[in-house]
Amino acid sequence: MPALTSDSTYELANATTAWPFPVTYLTTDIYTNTTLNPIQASINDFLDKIPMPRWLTVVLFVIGGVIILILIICICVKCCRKSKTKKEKKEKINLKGVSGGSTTALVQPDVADLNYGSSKKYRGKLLYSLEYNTTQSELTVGIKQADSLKAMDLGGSSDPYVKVYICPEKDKTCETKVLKNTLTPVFNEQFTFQITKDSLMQSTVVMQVYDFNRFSKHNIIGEIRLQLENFDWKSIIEEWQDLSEPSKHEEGNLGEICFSLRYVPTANKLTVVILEAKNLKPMDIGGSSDPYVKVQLTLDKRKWKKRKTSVKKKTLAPYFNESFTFTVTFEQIQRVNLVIAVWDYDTVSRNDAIGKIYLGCDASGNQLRHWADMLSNPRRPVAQWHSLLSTKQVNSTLNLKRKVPMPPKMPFK
Ligand SMILES: [Ca+2]
Ligand SMILES: [Ca+2]
Repeated sequence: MPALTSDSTYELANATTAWPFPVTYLTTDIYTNTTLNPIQASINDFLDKIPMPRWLTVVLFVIGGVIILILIICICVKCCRKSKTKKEKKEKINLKGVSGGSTTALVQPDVADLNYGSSKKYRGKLLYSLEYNTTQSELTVGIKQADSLKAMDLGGSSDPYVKVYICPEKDKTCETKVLKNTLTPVFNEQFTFQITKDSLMQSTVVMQVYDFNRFSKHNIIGEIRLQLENFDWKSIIEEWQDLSEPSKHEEGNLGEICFSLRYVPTANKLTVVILEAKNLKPMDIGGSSDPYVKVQLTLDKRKWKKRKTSVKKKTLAPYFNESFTFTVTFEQIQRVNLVIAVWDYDTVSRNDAIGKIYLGCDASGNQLRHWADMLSNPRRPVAQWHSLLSTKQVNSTLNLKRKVPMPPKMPFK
């Protein structure tokens, strides 16, 4: 490149012939810039070395740049289209699932759908009656009949019975008889509860319809909860009401226990196997319990014999599988009650009772059924689940007297 300052006329003349752009551009760029940028200088140097007019080089560069730009735009557009079609395909599959057209929707229904279905499913209806006798402070609950009950068994039927109790006291739980294989049971049973008018106004009567199962846990079909303050007690109330979904966790729920009973009359042996418990009420600060089970026999309403299981630490669903055998003659078994109590073990303070249940000739409902099943199936173990009742309720019903006095030791025995 020639020196920039030596001969400006020559340079200008030269520039106008080789450079078709306005001269002013060149003058401002090249000639007024006394301290030339080294990069610009090297570019100029490079352009001068190309054996063709500068304008042609620039045009070629511009065309090349435009072609590269067009190529980049084309690639970008193609990529965008690809991802869009992928997204559309995905959306199509999802829509198919929602409409239930695809097999995945049929095989694996959504969890929310399951809940929706179960809560909306019709459970049946119950005809009940309520009557309050002010002078005797007595509430009579009549369980008349049920209709269109939900089938709970594989055969498309149920074995319904109804549990009745008053909340929040829950001092007494009553049960109707079990009617086998029917969805339209007629019970016509009445239960009475001692309750003052004041507590009546703050209480709720709960009627729960269950399906009885001989070898598994009884399933709840549905329930009715009535706030007793809402009634006019001047006359007898009798009405049909649809069963609703049972409330998930009721205050006062103490838990359930499963055990088997076996009586061998020829050997005078009663065997109780404490199998397991679940949903036990937490008794400790950490929200757990340390459960163990006391197995007690009473004879003629007196404490007689007792045993207990090991303690299972920090669990609300303990598995015991512990067996206890008592000698009970056939004559005695008619006068015996079996009391099963679940306790929480505490190292520092006194152990707390979680809940209790009793079976035997004085029992009723589910407990009496289990006891009767054992007696009618000698030598065969019969297992069943039971809901625990409050210790207060069981103690007041059992009303146990002192321990059975031990027979005087015979010198010849
Ligand atoms: Ca059943
Ligand atoms: Ca404890």
